[in-house]
Amino acid sequence: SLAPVHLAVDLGASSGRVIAGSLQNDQMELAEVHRFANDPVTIQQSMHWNVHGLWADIQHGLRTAAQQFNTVASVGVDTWGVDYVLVDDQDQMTGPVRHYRDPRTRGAMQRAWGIVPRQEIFEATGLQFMELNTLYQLVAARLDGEHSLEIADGFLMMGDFFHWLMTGKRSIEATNASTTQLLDPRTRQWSRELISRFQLPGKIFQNVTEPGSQLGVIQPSVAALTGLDNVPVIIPATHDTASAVIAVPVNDFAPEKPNWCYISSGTWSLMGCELAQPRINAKCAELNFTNEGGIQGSTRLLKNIGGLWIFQQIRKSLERRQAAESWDVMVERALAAKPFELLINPDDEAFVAPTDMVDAIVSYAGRTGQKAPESNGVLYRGALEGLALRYRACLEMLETLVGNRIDVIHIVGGGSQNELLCQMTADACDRVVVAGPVEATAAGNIAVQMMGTGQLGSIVEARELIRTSFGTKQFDPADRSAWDDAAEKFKSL
Ligand code: LFR
Repeated sequence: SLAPVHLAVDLGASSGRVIAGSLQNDQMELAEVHRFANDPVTIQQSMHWNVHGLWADIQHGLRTAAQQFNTVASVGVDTWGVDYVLVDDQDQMTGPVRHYRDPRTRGAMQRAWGIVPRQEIFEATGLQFMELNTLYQLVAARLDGEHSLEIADGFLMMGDFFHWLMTGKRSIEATNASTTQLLDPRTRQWSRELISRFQLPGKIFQNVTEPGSQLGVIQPSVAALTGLDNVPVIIPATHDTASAVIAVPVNDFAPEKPNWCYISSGTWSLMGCELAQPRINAKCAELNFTNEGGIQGSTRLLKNIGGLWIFQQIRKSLERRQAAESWDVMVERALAAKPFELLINPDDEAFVAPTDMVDAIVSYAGRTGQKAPESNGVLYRGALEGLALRYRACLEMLETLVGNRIDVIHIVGGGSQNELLCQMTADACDRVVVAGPVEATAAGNIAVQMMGTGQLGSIVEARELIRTSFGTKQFDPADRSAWDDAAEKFKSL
């Protein structure tokens, strides 16, 4: 077709894609151009991202798109949060790129609080405390004297890094910078005070840019390899979760009294509300919610929940035992298994980066006074029910934080395809669940590119386009009583 396409490079923690998006008869149409694995690489005792492999795959995807489509109007990258690349003054990377599950951050929060008290960090940033946050990675690097930090001249988040490879230009985009725990959410610029109190090199943190503008064009060396000569790079909301939230199919934006919340469902489940202002108060700190940056100055008040990670990792560990089953079979067996045989809190530390997930669950069952799972079905079901129970607890906290009832839960992203989980969520939370779009992150990325080129006017307009372009499915709550008992037991885990 002749309509210009926008290319979204969407990198998740387990796979990446290049997706082409265009307007066809007033609908947003998405086509997957290239999909590739994103597997961590262990070097000595550390976990790294294979950024060279990712870049090769991205270029492969761009080249395929250039061959497939007549006009490529723009390109933009979104990725997972918190991880970063350091570059020197000769435009070289200063070292390998760590994975947020790398063990060097174990205990780093406590070390950091010894320098700046927890409460002061929260007041400055409004962010939830997670060991994987950039701040604790940098504190570990600083205290351990990592050379790559000492010789750094520039700090880039993952999306910024790939934009830099494409254009040769350095930038720091606001939504992903907001996941570092070094950004002041009121000004959406770095907290220079925190940076200096942690004795981090201030010069590497350049001013933060809001999404929606053009960074530059594909530089000649990359154009020669991809065929994308002079194509603009438009900075989307480079944090994947921020892009996904843009694609929630509602008809308002950052409402005063939110009556909907979202769950961006993938490796993680990010559950929260979109607000006009950050909520930095004692309650938010106590419940460990985060005020991450959304599009156009909005706030994503949300909580990280351990997501489908456990479900995915059960499969990995069964694969090692040559006993893996397909995703569909896993869901079927979960459906057939007896409810609440095994309660799993997806946010238990034991599940962050175990060598073997099934072993971790078996020992967790023992530790929490539960029977060892007797079948794969029990394992699968436990992983899904645990999520639904966490959603229920999280919804309650969200309602306290925003001060009103939330009527509808929007599940977007890959996990919205799991109908069993959607129905469990509706039942456990006693709320209507609207599932879809599946490709929320890519759709949100492309919507911002379309705003950048003037094809779309506003977020409300973008959401209307997304709502009419992609199907959603509604799940009504039923059968709450069984979940009430389980929720009580869950609390005591
Ligand atoms: C989801 C996500 C989350 C972030 C986690 C780690 O893909 O971006 O929002 O907390 O990954 O970066």
